[in-house]
Amino acid sequence: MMNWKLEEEGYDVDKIATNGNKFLVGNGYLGIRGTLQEYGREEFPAINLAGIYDRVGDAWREPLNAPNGLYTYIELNGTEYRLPQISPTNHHVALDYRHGIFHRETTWETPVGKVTVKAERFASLKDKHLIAMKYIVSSEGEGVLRLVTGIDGDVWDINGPHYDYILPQVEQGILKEIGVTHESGDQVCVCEAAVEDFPMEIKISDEGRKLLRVITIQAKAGISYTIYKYISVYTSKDRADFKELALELVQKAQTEGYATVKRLHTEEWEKKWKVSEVVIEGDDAALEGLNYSIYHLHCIAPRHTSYLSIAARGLSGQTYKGAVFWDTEMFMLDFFLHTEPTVAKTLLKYRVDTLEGARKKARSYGFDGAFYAWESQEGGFDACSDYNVTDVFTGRPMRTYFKDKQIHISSAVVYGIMRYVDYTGDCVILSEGGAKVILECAAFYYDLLVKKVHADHYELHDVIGPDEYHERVNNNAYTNRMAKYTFDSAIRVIGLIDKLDQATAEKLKDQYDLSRLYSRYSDAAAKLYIPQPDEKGIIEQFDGYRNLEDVSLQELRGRLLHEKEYWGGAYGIATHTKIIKQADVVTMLNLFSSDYRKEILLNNWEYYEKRTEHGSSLSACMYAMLACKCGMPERAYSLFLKSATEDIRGEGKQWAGLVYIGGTHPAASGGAYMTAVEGFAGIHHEKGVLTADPKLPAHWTHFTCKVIYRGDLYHVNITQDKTEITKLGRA
Ligand code: IFM
Repeated sequence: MMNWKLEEEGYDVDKIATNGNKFLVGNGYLGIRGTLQEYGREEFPAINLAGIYDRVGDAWREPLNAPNGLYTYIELNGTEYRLPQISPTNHHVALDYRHGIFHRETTWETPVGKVTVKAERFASLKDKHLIAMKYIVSSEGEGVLRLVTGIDGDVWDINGPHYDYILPQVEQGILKEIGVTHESGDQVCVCEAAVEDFPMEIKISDEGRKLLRVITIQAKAGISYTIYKYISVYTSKDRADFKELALELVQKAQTEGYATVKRLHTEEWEKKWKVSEVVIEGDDAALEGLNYSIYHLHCIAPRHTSYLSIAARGLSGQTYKGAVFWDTEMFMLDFFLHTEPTVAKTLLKYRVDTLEGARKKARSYGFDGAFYAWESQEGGFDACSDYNVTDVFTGRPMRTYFKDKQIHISSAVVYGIMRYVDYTGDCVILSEGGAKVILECAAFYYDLLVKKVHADHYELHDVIGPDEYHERVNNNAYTNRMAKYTFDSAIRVIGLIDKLDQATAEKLKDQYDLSRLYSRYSDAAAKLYIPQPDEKGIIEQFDGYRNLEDVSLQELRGRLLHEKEYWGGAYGIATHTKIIKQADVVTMLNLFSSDYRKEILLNNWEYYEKRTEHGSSLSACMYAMLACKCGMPERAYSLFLKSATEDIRGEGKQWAGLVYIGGTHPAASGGAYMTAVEGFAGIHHEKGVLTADPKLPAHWTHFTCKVIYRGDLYHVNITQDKTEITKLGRA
């Protein structure tokens, strides 16, 4: 039985950053790090916003953190009791991940006895702009209790400060801070209403960045004092009347009251679990890890828009610049396809909408077509810097080529669109711009083809595959195969052209010489060199890989001179060896397993797994899924668990060189979901029929889940001896 609770006893300063990720709550519009109410910027609190960015000087452009309307601390008889400054006698935090509610309870010893703070908060799933908090203080002794609460505009930023100025205002008893951004003058408006009848004064501190209420109470022994706070967040990108809306929202919440706001929020969560909960009997660790992963995917789903995607670190902060990577299409998309196809479509619409950015990027390198941003922000702007890693020895930025050479990103976009079309059976996305995206991505790869004078095949040179440690290689098997997939998809789209809406079909026919493209892409698909298994059945990851030093992971680790040293690039310790960062050939085999004999899948799994650092959270699930396809669920299991518990364990890499890369890992969460549902349960579709070919680990006695397929909701029920799929009706 699962209790849907993640808990931690005791206070540990070293866990401030990881707990911020682990105990996150969110609703797709914003994510609130699992930090404590009294934390200031040094402890990385953040109300991280989706899809709004800012850049200061030459530093990296990154998403905004809203002024922190949760900010609260207490003072008893003149002493502030707050963490981490004053050690507590007891401290407990918990996340109810069925309903996205964060709890904390902390007790400090004071000269008049113990004082305890209990609080809970959530980012409303009912109204994406609303946050609510209940905060209770009780003291064993009498004294003057001051509860200081309000909005802290002195927010944590990695490359800030992003607000050139903050406008503090008080309107009808409601506190309001408006932060005005540096780059484009966007505004973020936070309103805060605190409900209680105690005497209070309002003060502004920190050069206008903190707007606070100081509530003074003559505390009586053993009595609890409670305040309820409602916080709204709107930005100038949402609506022209965002400030009025922000004010009205907290007023409405005040009128409804905390119990109602909380009930509406939890009801929304229950609706989500009705479709997406996965039940595993016989394995509580898997059950909890998997549903916790699903929780994180719900927290970051951009349900409130039709134009946003999901950042690689979700809404856990500014790491990786809040940018969208291939993680979304290749690792997260399937969860939404199976449980909330409208969100899946939104993720892909983001790529359609950013096609112009991708075309611009291709042109900037002198290529045709669409070269999608490696780290995509709004408009498809590539936020990836030329120097994405800092050398720990010299402190100097290192030239990396992720942005320039990870050309496989465009094929991930194509893969996402075609997967959506095939799974949902809905081609409308092709009419809505998807077809054009695919044609433009094919044009990009076509322009990159290399043909040696006497050869009769094409190659792709100077690329970086998923294994980022080996830069600028030729004929990366994954990249070449995905480019072929793109050509095949373009050919399919051309074949489907008359099935698209008439206006789109006409427009595409006017814009492109489709019969010429058909023959070009057919030729390219047929002649693009795809590295084949050698005499031992091994597919070489890229030209020359087999000549690299074959060293064990353990030995390579022994060569590190610094724990944060970067393993790849020009001088990395892995660069001249066969050790790879993450699944590469195995990712390709997982996607195209039906092209290969099982023996080939197995040989490559064995060969590459021992040479893989799993230095990216994207790696383990690809090995797990291929292990399932090879009929090895027991070997898949630990890799699955690694993905499912990535953010519970919080042990993932926090640094790439000197760059902080901590945060949540939604790609691992999505990978855990895919492994459970498509790998262990073997759920897939064949000729329009949903089917399952399970390979449950031996200790899983029962597996059930629901999936949406082509508009219908199905219940899948699997034990070690039987599999049942029941259609429940329209989703
Ligand atoms: O997209 C990944 C990449 O494959 C490995 N480094 C981290 C990125 C973001 O998750």
